[in-house]
This record gives sequence, structure tokens and C-alpha cells, in this order.
Amino acid sequence: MTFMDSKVALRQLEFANKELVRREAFRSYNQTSLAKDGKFHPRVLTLGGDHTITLPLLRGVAEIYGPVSVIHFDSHLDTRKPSTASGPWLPGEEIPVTHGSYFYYAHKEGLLAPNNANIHVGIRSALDSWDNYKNDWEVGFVISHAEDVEEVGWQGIVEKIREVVGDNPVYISLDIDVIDPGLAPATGTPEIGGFTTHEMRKIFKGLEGLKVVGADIVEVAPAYDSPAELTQIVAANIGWDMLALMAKTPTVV
Ligand SMILES: [Mn+2]
Repeated sequence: MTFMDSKVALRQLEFANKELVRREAFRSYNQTSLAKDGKFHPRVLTLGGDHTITLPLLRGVAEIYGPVSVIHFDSHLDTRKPSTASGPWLPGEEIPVTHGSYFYYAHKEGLLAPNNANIHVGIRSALDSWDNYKNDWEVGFVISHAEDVEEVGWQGIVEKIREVVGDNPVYISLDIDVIDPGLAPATGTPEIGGFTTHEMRKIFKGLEGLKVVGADIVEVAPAYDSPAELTQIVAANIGWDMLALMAKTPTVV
């Protein structure tokens, strides 16, 4: 991806990812595939970088499977409705997608499963940010807050996720800031009060059996990491768990 122009870079990613997921997988199963064309396709785990990449990645996944249920691990909603009032935009100018609004566009493009079958997990932010909540339900999400884990445990979080996504094909998008910044500090918009890596592991274990058709881990900023590469270790291990989830469950109807 070019570092000269982020719009071009996102297109490059979109085309490269589509090229990959359109292929036939090496592994197939003696059952009916979830994919619209009835074939088995590779499943991709993408590592980033700015969270905006989820939009072009979802375009690829939706082309193969149709709209998918998204499990979005993040401390922020990322469904913000772009407003011409909040930027240097000229009247009629197209507002660029950002790492806080890509789900708004994904919904508009019909990439997300209908009937609020998508869920944010680990949400928390400053108490004065309720404004961002206004638009979230209409974009198609249900919200699970980070602090819920104190009351319902990891089992309660898992139960809610499974209830929301049902039997749909699932895409997992994980912003590393869902983890507490004490454990994963190297990210652009850290928020206190996040999950521990232990809780995260438990939640992933609880998702076994979901039909995960793609995933990403984003907002890891290696330049901010400690010499011990704490954040990158967390991201790498979560990635391993995501791959295990995919490998364990065939993408069959
Ligand atoms: Mn995010």
C-alpha cells in the first residue's frame, strides 16, 4: 500500500483483498458452503494500522458471503455519522471516511447484517460522549460495555455476542484499544478501563463454533510500543486465537 495517498492505499487494499478472497480455498468440506457461489474461499486475517481498513475489507467479504454480522471489539463505537459542520469541508464536498466513521459507510453500502445483528464489545469512553450514541442503533449495532464484565463475567459477554450474531457468517474486527492501555499501550486513542488479556482470551474461547469468515486487528502503533513490544505481543496472540477460531469451524451452512 502506498503511504503517499490514503485513498489510493485503501483502494489497493480493497482490490488485493478481493483478489485473495475470490480464490478457492485449498481446504474444502463435504457440506454446503456458506458462500453465495457455493464454493469454499480463503479466510483472511488483516493486520493494521488505521481502523478505516475494515471498510474495504468488508466489501470483499460481503461480495463472497453477502452481508455479515460484525463483532467489533473496540473502546469506541466507530459508527459516527459524518457531519459537514465538523470539518473543513466545502458544501457538497464528499466527506472522507475515517477510523471513527467507517461503519456508518459499511451500513450505507449494505455490508452489515440487517436487524441489529452486529455488536460492539468493550465500549467505554469519557462520560460526556453520549452524543456519539445517537446514531449507533440505526447503523445496526448492539452495545456491550467493557465494565459489564464486572457484573456478568466473560460468560455473560459471550452469551450476548452469540445471541446477537446467531448463525450468521461473522467478521471480527478488533481495535487493540479494547485491551487496557496498561497491557497494550501502543495505540492512537487509548482509553482506561479496558479488558485484560485474560478476559479477552476467555471471550474468544467462548466464541468457538461461530462461522468466522474474516478478521482484522487494527490500531497497533509499533512506534509507540515499549522496547519489550508489549502491545505487539498482545496483538500477535489475539491473531493466533482468531486463526484458531477460523480453523476450527468450517464455513458451512
Ligand atoms: Mn476503532
